[in-house]
Amino acid sequence: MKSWTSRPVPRVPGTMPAIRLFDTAAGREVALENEGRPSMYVCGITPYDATHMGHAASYVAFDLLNRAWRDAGLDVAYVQNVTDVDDPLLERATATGVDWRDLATGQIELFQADMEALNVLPPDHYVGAVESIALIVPEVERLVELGLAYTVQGTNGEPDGDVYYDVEAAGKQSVAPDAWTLGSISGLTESEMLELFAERGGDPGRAGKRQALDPLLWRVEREGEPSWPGGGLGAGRPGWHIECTVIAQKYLPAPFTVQGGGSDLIFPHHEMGAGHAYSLAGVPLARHYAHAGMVGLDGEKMSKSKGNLVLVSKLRAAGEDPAAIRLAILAHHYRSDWSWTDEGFEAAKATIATWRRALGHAPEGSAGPLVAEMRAALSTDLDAPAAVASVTRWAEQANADGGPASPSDQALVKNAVDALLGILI
Ligand code: 5CA
Ligand code: ZN
Repeated sequence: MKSWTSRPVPRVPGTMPAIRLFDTAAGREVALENEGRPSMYVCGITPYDATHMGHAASYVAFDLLNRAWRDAGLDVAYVQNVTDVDDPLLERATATGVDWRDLATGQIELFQADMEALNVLPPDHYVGAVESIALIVPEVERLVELGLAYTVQGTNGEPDGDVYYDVEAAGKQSVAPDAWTLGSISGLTESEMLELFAERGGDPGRAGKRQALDPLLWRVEREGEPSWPGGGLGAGRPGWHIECTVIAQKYLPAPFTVQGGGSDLIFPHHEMGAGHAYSLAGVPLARHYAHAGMVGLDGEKMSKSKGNLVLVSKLRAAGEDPAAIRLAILAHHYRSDWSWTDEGFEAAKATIATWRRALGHAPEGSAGPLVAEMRAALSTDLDAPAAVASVTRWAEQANADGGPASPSDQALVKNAVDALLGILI
């Protein structure tokens, strides 16, 4: 699938210090390895109601990492998927009387236009689930051959043949220190897992499963649902976790550096995806798992199912500056849970105006120390609020001095704010 485009990233003299990132699986901040080509997989949207501020915040978060690596002179390999067939998408299409393909296509276009406006750098590969089905089928077949997946007989009118991953068998396949077992990524207890599994698309009560937490790998054809050839599995469509695993394994090294997404993906999605990958490749899927906090509105998680959405496209259509939307997001640390508010957005607009005015008064010699402060903040678990505070302090001082601008400092601040924070001033 075609990706979006973005403005070229200005080069800023000097370099980013070694990057530290909070790793969910390790439960602490870690130093990222010194790799020639770091690699990242960020879970993409399910395109039925794009792009709300929660989505936007998760992509802006990992865009900070992408930009930090690039600032360190590294060439980043970046992949993102789009879950262009899944239950919620099909349900929305049916409920609104739209063809599911048209719904997905329209929402993907909207998402890409939003990403471009927010200056989120595009992935090298933007990959749909549908276009990956032919790759996924043999991997599910292999899991069955390995004895790590099994088919379930249909009851209550369900057809025979849905394929499930056997989490218990998979957890016993190896005793290597880096082997996956259930809980390796999320660190959750079984009862916590059971609760989240039911909330997030799992089917703990499905009759015939070996374990309540076994996730679906292949759903055989149902009347009225789209399906694709499944070789020995029979016609059907893939489960959600195997989709991301296979796409990541196809386009990125094993293991790749960071898998990212919102914190609602820690379990079961990233947990199960890591399991699938270890079962298939015998090495971990990713070295690190990083998660962005949840964005809410009026104290509730913003979600398509609740309908309490602030859409990037609506704000854009109302003529709002995408740079101000991005700054309103960056005012919060990516790992914190926060709520979108009109006051926060107004404050971001005022801050951008302060920054823009200050460019006209950039003091001689002031840009170098500011860039160093921004880099120090961003290299410490992508601390954008600290970087933003540094720019604001600099701007308030420059405006207070009110002197003529030094052209080189002006250019350096403008370029650094663009390259490191993705904000055009
Ligand atoms: N297609 C899957 C991932 S493979 C999916 O979760 N799609 S999504 O459209 O529901 O979400 C896309 C990304 O936005 C995910 O990383 C998800 O964690 C993140 N996200 C969704 N809602 C919020 C929210 N309220 N706050 C922060 N991030 C969110
Ligand atoms: Zn995913």
